[in-house]
Amino acid sequence: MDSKDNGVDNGAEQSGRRGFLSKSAALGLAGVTLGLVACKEEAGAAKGGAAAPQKEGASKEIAPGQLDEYYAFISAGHGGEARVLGLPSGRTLKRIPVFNTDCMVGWGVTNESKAIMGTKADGTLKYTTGDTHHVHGSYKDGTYDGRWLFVNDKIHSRLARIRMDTMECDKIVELPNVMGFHGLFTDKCDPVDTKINYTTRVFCGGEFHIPLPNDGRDLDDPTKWGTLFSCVNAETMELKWQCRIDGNNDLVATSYDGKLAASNQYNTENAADLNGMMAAERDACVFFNIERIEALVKAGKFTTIGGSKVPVVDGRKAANSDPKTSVTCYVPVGKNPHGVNASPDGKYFVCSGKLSPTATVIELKRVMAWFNGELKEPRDAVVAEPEIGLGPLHTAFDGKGNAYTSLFLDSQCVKWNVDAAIAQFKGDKTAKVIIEKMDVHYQPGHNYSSMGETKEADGKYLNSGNKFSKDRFLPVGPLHPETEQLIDISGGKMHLVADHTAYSEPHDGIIVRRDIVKTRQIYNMDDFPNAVKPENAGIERHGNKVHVRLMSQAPAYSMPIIKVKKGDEVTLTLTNHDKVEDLTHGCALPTYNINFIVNPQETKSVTFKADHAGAFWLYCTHFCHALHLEMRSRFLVEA
Ligand code: CUK
Ligand code: CUA
Ligand code: CA
Repeated sequence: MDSKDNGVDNGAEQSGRRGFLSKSAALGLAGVTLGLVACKEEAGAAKGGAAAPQKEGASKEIAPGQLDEYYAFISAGHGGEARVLGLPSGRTLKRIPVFNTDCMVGWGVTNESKAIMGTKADGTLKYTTGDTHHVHGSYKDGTYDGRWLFVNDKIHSRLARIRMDTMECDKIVELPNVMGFHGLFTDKCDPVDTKINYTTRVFCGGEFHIPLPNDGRDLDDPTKWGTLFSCVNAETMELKWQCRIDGNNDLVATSYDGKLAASNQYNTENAADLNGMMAAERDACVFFNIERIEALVKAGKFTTIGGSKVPVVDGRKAANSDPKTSVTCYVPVGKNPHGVNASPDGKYFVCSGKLSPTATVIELKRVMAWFNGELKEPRDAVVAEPEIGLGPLHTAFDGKGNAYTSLFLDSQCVKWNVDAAIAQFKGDKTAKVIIEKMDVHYQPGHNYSSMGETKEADGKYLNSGNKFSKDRFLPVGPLHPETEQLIDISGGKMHLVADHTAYSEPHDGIIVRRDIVKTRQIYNMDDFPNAVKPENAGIERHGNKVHVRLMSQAPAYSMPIIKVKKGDEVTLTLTNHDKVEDLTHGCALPTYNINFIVNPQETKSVTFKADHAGAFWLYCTHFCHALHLEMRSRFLVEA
């Protein structure tokens, strides 16, 4: 196909795409017909030749001093953090440490952050690595309420919550008997009490099957292993229940009425190797009947696994043969699907095919009909399955009936119409399903649209998170940055607005209207029970335990000299008494590996053993005042 059709660039990405196509051939994809409809866009889209994309970009520029329209909250992949961008500028506004350590804020250094992250008996962190994939917000009335963000850690199966007012992580919970916690989604309503029209649950998909419990049993017989779908209480962050299924969970989506959650399954084969996982012609999207699962839990009809007390409901097929009592419904979808996304009208879930060049549209009303015994087969819940291109992964929506699916192998974003796909499935041969295909650079993973996972999907921007940038940026050694391409989808045609670099490797994100986010600029000192005030500041000693209570106010700490003895166990608590917005101080102690900040009116503490005698300058790391460099105290450790 002709790349000029899209008004964006040249042969370079074509060669890149060919490279990936040959890879796909190795995966047995050769011979899959390209169901492409060429888009008859005039070259340059009437804006004048090859420069058109840049001109479009310029028109969306956010001038110095101007604020962005949207926040984007994105994951960082194996960086373990979450990030905050402004869109459309693409400015990085914040990096929120979650599962990683970060000496800018002292995450993983302070006692408070370690308590959230989890420590071993010796006080060191239980884990120092993380792998974040999915960030989703809490909802009210079908749209973001600006309260929380939730993010997964695939490597250690942890769920973290981030407060949106301070944009800091406040809780982390580890899921028992789960390995590879991948998909995550918040619920939007209670399945029974519709007055609870806000998020109270977070659903977590376990991707890898493991022995249950994973204590050394069944090591040589993976057919006995299993996976769990977990439900966490959003408020307390405690596990509510788990549901054991056949096959695996990949990504997760939830319905707007709170009744259904679903996960796409690429390993319905329950296989333990690559070929086995690709054996079946079709895989599935498993739906969970939340109301029924919770009724079983309430009635005590569950088991537990190993030492975990979390109720586990059986969602496997053998235990769910009667639709009218079944807690799960396995809807067949294209081979090795990736991604399941809810349309903003609340009617459909779309599962991307990945190894099948199709997207499967599942009507939620029909899934509920199956659960009520009114639909014969789960497959009858499928209302469309258009061919959209090679390697479809994730789908975003514009709120106008169109879907945008990332095509990993084709290096494209395909815009297609859901109603047209349904009409075509019913036999309408004139239905125009594919509206436009746009080249992206290159190999897109997740895409997500402005407010696209809410009822307020506004169809303004689409972000294409591309896994490879190749030639788009100056090279920086063997690993290139990734390209986050911002696409304007507000008009009839898609227009590339900007290439933003991304440090490897964001997966998913959400784009949130800025008026929804209400941040807090200054802490309340009394929110910290250990706040240091003039009346309790100073040094307190109990045996070899020493508590140093310190205050900061630009440009000084409250004590010019802090004297302890070698061998003391020192707890240093620091409260920042400055009240001016953005007037943050740092606290670094050389040799002792301590480095953190305190924001206005905030308190943080560290505990360490004073095991090196000598003089150490405790100094401010955060430029706070003309006398910032002079802001230091002598920390003296007597031999
Ligand atoms: S997964 Cu990475 S591109 Cu973890 Cu959401 Cu699809
Ligand atoms: Cu206080 Cu720099
Ligand atoms: Ca499979």
